[in-house]
Amino acid sequence: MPKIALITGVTGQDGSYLSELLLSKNYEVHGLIRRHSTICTERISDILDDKNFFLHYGDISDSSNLSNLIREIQPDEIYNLAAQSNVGTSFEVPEYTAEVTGVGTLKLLEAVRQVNPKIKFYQASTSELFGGIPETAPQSEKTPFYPKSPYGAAKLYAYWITVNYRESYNIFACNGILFNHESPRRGEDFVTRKITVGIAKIMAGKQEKISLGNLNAKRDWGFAGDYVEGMWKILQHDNPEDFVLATGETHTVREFVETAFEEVGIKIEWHGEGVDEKGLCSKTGKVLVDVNPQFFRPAEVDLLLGDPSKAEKILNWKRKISFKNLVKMMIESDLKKF
Ligand code: NAP
Ligand code: G4F
Repeated sequence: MPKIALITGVTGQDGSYLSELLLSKNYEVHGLIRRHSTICTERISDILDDKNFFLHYGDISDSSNLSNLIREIQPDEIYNLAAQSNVGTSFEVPEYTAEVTGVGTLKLLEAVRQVNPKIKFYQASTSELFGGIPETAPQSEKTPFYPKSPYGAAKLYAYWITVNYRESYNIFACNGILFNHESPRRGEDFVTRKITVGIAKIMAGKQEKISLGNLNAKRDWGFAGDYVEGMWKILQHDNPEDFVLATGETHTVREFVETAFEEVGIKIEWHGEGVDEKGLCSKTGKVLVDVNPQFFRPAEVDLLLGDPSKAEKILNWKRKISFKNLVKMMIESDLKKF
């Protein structure tokens, strides 16, 4: 019998890659999808017609809908990827973020407990949990948490309620503590994609410059396709445990900008400081990047650098795509698109 998986957040970056991976492993894949007034299935358009792929309307905040779906689908595995996932936006909509990103996880776990506690459960936890203690880098499963945003605080609740349902009810519930992972399917409101889309539009003459916030933040950026493989491996392990998935490398936003412009043959020279800093084309002197305080956050996570050694050792998981190749892949895709 093929395994059956239910994915919340199926229309998102990770949901789309994970669906493709599970279909390639002969799973029957069911995705939870919200009703939109416009089409939101762009990322899963290639698999919509797959005979083993099914979509169900619902919402992570609707407990009766979640219970009914689990009863109907009887999945072997649930991957909870649904979230208000933008950290900056979580400062604008903190209560909504808590409801969806935090309490939504409880609703899904409670449905699992009531309908079938044998279902394996994956929770999309995050390096944002580590937040504000840069001196503890690199960050591993043992690093203390200190979230710095409403998103991080909501994910902290989701992390612990997952651990609690594992310990209280013996549910195979695991946290994947994933560091930033990107791809050509990354939302355009995240910094990497904002940069690669911006460059593609500048090259096409459709945009003058890219306006960014904190250029000094450091992130451990990997490729989403590698990370969904890790999610699957976490649920195939003999015991329910929590794992960090990361590259073990960190880069500033500034370095991402420089590397991405290099892909289109432009060298960036930085002039000025703070909000007056600008990135100029070294040949023409044209301003291609500037700083807009609108994109600063009320609180910032300065440094994320993950230690993936537990996952490498126990799950035999390792990222395959390097930072440079990730940037190249995203730029190439956006140059074609725009
Ligand atoms: P994403 O592209 O923003 O996708 C989020 C998904 O959640 C979308 O399918 C969205 O549906 C869905 N969603 C939002 N609110 C919902 C609700 N109320 N009910 C049902 N579905 C809802 O995020 P991602 O990058 O794929 O990340 C997947 C998960 O991993 C998220 O939980 C994120 O917080 C977490 N995570 C991501 C990273 C990363 O670097 N990407 C790192 C660590 C953890 P719509 O299409 O309808 O909006
Ligand atoms: O791309 P970002 O918005 O990602 P962030 O905040 O690190 O969160 C992402 O990764 C988390 C894992 O660590 C996930 F849990 C979360 O769901 C999401 O996927 O911002 C990265 C950095 C930040 O320091 C931000 O302040 O880039 C900085 N930044 C500078 N200018 C900007 C911008 N971020 C955005 N989104 N837009 C800017 O213009």
